[in-house]
Amino acid sequence: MGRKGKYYVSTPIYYPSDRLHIGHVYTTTVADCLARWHRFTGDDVLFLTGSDEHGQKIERIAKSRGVTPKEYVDKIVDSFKVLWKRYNISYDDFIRTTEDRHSRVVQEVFRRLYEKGDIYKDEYEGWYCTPCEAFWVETKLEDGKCPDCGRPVELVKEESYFFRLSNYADRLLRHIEEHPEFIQPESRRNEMISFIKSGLEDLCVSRTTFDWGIPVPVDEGHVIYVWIDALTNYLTGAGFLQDEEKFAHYWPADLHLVGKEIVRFHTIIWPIILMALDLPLPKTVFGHGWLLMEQDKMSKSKGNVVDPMKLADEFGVDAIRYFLLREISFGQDGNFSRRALIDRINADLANDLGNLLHRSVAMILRYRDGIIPQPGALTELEQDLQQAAAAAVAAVNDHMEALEINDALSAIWKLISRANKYIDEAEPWALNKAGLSERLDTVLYHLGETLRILALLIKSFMPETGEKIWTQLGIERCIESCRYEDAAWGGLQPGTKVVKGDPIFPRIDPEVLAEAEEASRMAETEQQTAAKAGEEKPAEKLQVSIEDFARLDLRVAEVKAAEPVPGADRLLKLIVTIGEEERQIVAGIAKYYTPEELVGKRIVVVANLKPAKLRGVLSEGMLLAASTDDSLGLVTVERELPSGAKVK
Ligand code: ME8
Repeated sequence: MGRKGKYYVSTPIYYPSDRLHIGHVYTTTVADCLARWHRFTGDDVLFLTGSDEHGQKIERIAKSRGVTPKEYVDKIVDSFKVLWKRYNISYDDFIRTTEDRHSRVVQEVFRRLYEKGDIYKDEYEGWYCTPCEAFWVETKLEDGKCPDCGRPVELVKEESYFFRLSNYADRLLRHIEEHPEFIQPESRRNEMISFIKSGLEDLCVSRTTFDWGIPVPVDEGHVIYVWIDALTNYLTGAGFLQDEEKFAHYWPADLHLVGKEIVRFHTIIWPIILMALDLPLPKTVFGHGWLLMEQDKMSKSKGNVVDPMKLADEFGVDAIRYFLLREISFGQDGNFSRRALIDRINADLANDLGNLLHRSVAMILRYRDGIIPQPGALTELEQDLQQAAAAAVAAVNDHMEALEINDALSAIWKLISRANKYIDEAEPWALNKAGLSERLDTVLYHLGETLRILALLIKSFMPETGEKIWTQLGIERCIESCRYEDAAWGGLQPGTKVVKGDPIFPRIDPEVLAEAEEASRMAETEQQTAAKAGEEKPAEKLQVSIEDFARLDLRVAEVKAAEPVPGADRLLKLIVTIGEEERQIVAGIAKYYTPEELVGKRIVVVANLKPAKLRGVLSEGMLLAASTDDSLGLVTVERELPSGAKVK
């Protein structure tokens, strides 16, 4: 167990060639969850992420936009930081490869390898894949294309520096064989072993055909190959050649977390650089699977990327964090789908966790004026619940040590189910009715205490949710100051006053969501059109031109009739007139308006929305309304204007 030791975890440093998508959020959320968990267990954590800013690809994009590479990356890197803030990513350091502290380290690493004779100068001819920044010999190409991404490669011929990977192949193989934890999961370890056994070519580690990189210290006309530059970030971030005490404390890294496509760089090139520098190797490189969209890899060019900022607006950050950590089997590919996300939110978060909290706090408020009572004698039920809590704490710890993130969450949810079942078995309402006061005290205490332990276990996965549970329990001590030991049974003080709160995860009605989706699809089309037209998307909110806005046909409409939609308790079916034309519109407003109230109202509708079916009922437009979490009001016009009047 790494308890009270140190823990150094890293994500890949991402290319600021474009905005990040949900795939990048996946890796970073897993790393964040591990970092938070290790801090909780008392480890001294260094969690490093950052941006990989050099290379031909960035240079080309910047040029096509008419800005310098630095101007281009500065803007995108800002958007990375905004995204990480939004997702509560608790990194300790963010490294940019354009920083001085980094280029000094990269140049020194290059110089040492050169002086040792591991890097030499020669003539190079080979195939280069710019999107992957990878070199290939002809025999490794597939149909003449990059074997990693399938895109075209370019023939490059230049004088270059080479790194003798082959010198270290045997040592590396021995290390991999003697350290089964070094490459995980096992399938990737086997792939790498066969790759090394098939023979390692010396690696070209400099380029002369572009400038956007760190100069080779012994030959300024060359820039250092971007992967040497990028991998070295893990040394810079740990203080190498800057703060030797820090470096001695944190190095070697405990975990480099990466996507499966860059395992090769991290388990062949990177350890060989370290061997050549006489530095210890990282303990583990874990290559996780890909997040797919309908079984296909996400990519900007395919237009199937999922924007994490929009998702967070729509569902909340913790719901997305939970989905990523729970749904995707860590190590394997997983599918991202809105339907699966909504199912998880409704079943696991709103139903299991949300209800447990809501019911427990409501009963403590109702039966004991919100004061956590002193527990009395225990029955088998309580003993069983206490055991389940202790088992959950131990299981989460074991799973996190073994990098079994989904299993850790399953263990937490097992305790949630146990506690929900405990309510049904202990029947607090019946105890209250029968006047069994001491027994009721015991049950209410046990619910409060189980929730306290759950908050501590959950906070590494869903930091905001941990806080919210804590706040509703009314515990004064800051949750962030709590450690693993505090998850032992009995920490909740009788006399603590719980606080009524909103449901932490409101249920999502898939039907109402369908309406929102239609609107967001439309917005996306607008956004793509704007992007195609070469316009820049600003960091946080899309700005639209007046022409974009004019594409919406907003009209005053008069409600002629309204009725519920059978079997959909949030939906109403309205018949409206827009001028002479009659339309049917289905809207998720049944919670806020009765059909009678609506008839005769003049509202505003999007008249040119593509028709859609909601619960099988045709909807030929969308009405406008302002809403908060618990209230909604229709948009109306201030003066008596005729139906059909244009809103602009
Ligand atoms: O490769 N599913 O940067 P990058 C899961 N700069 N993870 C995904 C993903 C998906 N669909 N798409 C991206 C680079 N990722 C180099 C790294 S490190 C010294 C240099 C995640 O911006 C995953 O972690 O292309 C993957 O390895 C990484 O983003 C690639 O990010």
